[in-house]
Amino acid sequence: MIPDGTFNPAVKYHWNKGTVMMAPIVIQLDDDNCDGKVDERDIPEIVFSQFIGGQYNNNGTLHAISIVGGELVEKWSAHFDVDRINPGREIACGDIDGVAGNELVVCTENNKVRALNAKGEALWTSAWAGGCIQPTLADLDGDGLAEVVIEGWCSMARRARRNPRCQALRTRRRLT
Ligand SMILES: [Ca+2]
Ligand SMILES: [Ca+2]
Ligand SMILES: [Ca+2]
Ligand SMILES: [Ca+2]
Repeated sequence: MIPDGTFNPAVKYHWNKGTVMMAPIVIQLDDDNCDGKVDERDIPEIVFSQFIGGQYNNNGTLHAISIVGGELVEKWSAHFDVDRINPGREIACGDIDGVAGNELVVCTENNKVRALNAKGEALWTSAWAGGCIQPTLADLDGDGLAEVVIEGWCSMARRARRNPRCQALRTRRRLT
């Protein structure tokens, strides 16, 4: 059947406690039905970064919310004083430690990568500080554990054009 081209979404729920610019993700973070597993039978969380005062590149706060019984429920929020979250960047979620359950990966305002557990608690922060825009998780080498893949800022920052490493990256992109 050919769609008629109309689209009339209706707002069912609205989190109105702050400003968000990135794309929220929907993911399972906890065992709502108490069956010992975190899977599609639980209630998904919506996770996003909030910014304040128009400063969408620094001092972000990560929020996890759910819709439970027709009500919007705040599950947790996470804010860090060091290696603060860049609220304008995208986030990723999946199992990155091989232990059942999902972890979250965010970008920091100083271009590092930060991982959090499903409760919003800090796990690790990368030593790498060369860029982070949209983290992706994938098992690149087939060993059953996901790698965290980061796109650096080489392709975006003008000043990076003078950086030999970035020039090498661009060269490889042209070749492939
Ligand atoms: Ca469950
Ligand atoms: Ca849940
Ligand atoms: Ca895990
Ligand atoms: Ca792997």
